[in-house]
Amino acid sequence: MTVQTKSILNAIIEAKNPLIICHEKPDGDTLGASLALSRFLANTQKVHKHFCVDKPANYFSYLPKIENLITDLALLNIIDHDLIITVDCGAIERTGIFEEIKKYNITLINIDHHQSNNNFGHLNLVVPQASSTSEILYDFFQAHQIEIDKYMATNLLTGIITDTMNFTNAATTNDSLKIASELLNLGARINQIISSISQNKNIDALKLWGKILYRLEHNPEYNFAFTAIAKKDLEECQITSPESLDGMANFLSLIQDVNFIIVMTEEDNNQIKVSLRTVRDEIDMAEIAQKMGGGGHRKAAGFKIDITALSADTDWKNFIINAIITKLKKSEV
Ligand SMILES: [Mn+2]
Repeated sequence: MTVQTKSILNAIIEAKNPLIICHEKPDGDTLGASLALSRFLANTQKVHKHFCVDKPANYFSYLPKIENLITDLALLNIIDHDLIITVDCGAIERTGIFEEIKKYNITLINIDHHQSNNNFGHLNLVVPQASSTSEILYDFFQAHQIEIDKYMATNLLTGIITDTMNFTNAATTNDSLKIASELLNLGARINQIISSISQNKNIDALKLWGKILYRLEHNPEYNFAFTAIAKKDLEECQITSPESLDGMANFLSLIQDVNFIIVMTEEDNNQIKVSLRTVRDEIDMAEIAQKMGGGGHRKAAGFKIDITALSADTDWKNFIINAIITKLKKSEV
């Protein structure tokens, strides 16, 4: 931990009413890390608020004190706060309320591990080599002799487990395993985490997964696999919660010998969400995503595409695949 973490701790201690913000479409890391930080503030009797622009998936309800998370912007009065702390946001826009934040000149602390983070805070704790923002906060608490109670431990371990995909992806390091072990010593409930995060699908959801898996195709020229999910697939499987699809793109990483995979998901208002995943070090998904107007990490990236202009008889799946292939062709010359 560098000297700057001391000034971050001081800013937090001196603030009268900090606001902690998660990223939109919250995952286990932004929730776990921010809940641990919120718990630290609560343990020091500090008035504060904790906000996320989107509601977390139901399977996160086991996270200690998640009931205190505010997800309604109307319940927030940003001007009341003298400090904002963004947690796991690779860019300030990921807060989902950048337009609101920029109206006021409130001191901003940026705690994150995304490679692409441009240090948008007044104070920045950005550690790209960390597996997760939860790991960064663990080190931060340790460095300043801040007690990690069992609730903070469960929250922090959730972030490490979800960002390492159960200790299987490239973010899994000596440090992340060591810290996970120390969090277990501190009372983290690993069985509850694993069952909530990894065993949360019902039979209807798996039937939907079956449909999507059956539809997998392979492009031999560029050696990628792809599949698509239409809104009517969810209706046919009587699925009302989109979280039934959570984990699909990561699950497909188990396909052997392809360069990358593409999962296209139809959302409301003619928007298609396109997720790109690879396990290969030499392939940069973020580069392809950026060419399509999106962004992300090297191994996991994505973009959105509006299909309103397509005629009804055009297959949007082929349209998107062709658009991606066109970009791949261009990058070859
Ligand atoms: Mn993260």
